Amino acid sequence: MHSSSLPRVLALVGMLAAFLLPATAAEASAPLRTHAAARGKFIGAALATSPLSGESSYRNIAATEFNQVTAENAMKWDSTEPSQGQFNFSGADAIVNFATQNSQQVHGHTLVWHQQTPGWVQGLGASAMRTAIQNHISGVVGRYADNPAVVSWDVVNEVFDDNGNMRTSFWYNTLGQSYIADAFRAARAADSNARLCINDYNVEGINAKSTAMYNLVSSLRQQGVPVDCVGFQGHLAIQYGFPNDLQQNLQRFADLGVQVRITELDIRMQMPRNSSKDSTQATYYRNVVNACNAVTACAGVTIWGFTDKYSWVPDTFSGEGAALIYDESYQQKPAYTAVHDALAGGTSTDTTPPSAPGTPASSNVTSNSATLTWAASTDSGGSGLAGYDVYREQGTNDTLLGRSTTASINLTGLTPSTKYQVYVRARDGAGNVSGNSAAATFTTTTGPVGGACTATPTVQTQWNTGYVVQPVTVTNGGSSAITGWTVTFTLPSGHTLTGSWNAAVTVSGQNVTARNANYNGNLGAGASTSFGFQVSRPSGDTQTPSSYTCA
Ligand code: 9MR
Repeated sequence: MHSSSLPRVLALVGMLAAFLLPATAAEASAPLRTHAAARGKFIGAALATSPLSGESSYRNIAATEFNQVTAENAMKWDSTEPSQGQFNFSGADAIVNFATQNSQQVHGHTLVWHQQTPGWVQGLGASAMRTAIQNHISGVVGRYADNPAVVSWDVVNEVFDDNGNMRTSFWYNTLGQSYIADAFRAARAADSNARLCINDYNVEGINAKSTAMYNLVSSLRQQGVPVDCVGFQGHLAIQYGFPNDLQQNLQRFADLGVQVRITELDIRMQMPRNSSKDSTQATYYRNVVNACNAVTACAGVTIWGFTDKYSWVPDTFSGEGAALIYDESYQQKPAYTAVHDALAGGTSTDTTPPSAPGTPASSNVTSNSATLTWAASTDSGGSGLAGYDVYREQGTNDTLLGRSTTASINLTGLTPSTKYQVYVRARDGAGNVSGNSAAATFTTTTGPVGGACTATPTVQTQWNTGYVVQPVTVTNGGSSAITGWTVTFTLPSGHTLTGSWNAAVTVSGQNVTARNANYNGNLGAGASTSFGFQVSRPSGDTQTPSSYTCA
């Protein structure tokens, strides 16, 4: 063969192969980061310094699979400033250098947290503590301000307690809430380009804590505090169910104008592992990545480690573990495939929809809630069943009543004395949607006896062009429990609702209807809950809403 014809033959063979093989064959086996990058997202892992320096398997996977890294511990205060003014960046630098060598972005974690902060900080008085925060942030953020790998920071971490109140940490007890804004301003001063985040756990779904976070971020930004991003940690467990409103929750934060990200994803299980738990875990991982894919402002997903060999979970939750996407021997688990396929999504070869679900059967029907259960769908296309969507049949515009990852759903916030015709569709991991199940009907019972439920509003703050009504306290004054409530009120003319929390709110003209969210509808006799909302109004108008009713 003539020497110059060999490359041509090889090129032809290549073209032929490209033609004969499915277009996605090469890409399908590509590492996670390739697929994430193709979507403009990151897929990341938290890294621990010791295996990073000591184990080549750990290093190789960390380098090849991820395009983003977070230091699991090395950038925390006890590592970077163990004694006052004595900075130590050895661990932090090791991770930043690794990321630089492997073209990965680094998320700095974390500047102000109530854990892993040395005793010398915790004992300071207010003024000295304020100075310590300034110096720490300028020292740590300042060190990497000119380093292109380090692009973002968790400025404050876990400032809420589990009920959504401010955590009474030593920060809060010494400085009040002001430390949060101060920390963000100090971080901006130290690096004008870095993306500055607030990060927390149990805020993945729409609940009291995530709503407290939403209100805080909204109010900080209104005050000009540089909060650019919200981190949803994502420490999930298969035995506690999946937060089906994750995507909706990410979107409501995105609508505030912030970037959102999943920062510490792990999905634990009760040990021992088995294939059924692995498969549920894989579905959860897939759902998280799909939620981020579906929200434009979601920058990416960081997994809190990658191998079960190194995970905080077994040390913290007795009897639980196996929360990551590689096992203890660095073998990929079904969760890896799920993350991979969700990232590869658009290029998936699965075009086979799941089978249609069985006809839903209703039970536990009350005035505003009902349980539906149906025979599960099966999915043979390879990407796996991702979940179900439950619709109300309403002529041309059917409405989505809810989503579930299991073959059952508890619908809440329904209207009393109303006939519902419903059907279910299944989705798979590649986004294929099944045919509709057969429809079923049920009718909600009449509502609670009039007068049992009351709504009492409090105008929390008002300014020239708007106000916040919070809490609107909803009380079940009756003698038996209710499973839902509906509050109505009237907005003065020219007033516009701009936000609400802890209720499902619809507006028609000036009439507002607020129904319980899926977590605060159950009120025992005498029990109360609350929701809130925000309104803009014409300058100079001092009116607030009137005619509150509750049923
Ligand atoms: O994974 C981290 C573990 O190695 C540390 O011992 C622990 C100390 O509190 O922190 C773990 O990481 C936490 C993260 O920094 C903040 N969110 C919760 C994480 C799990 O506890």
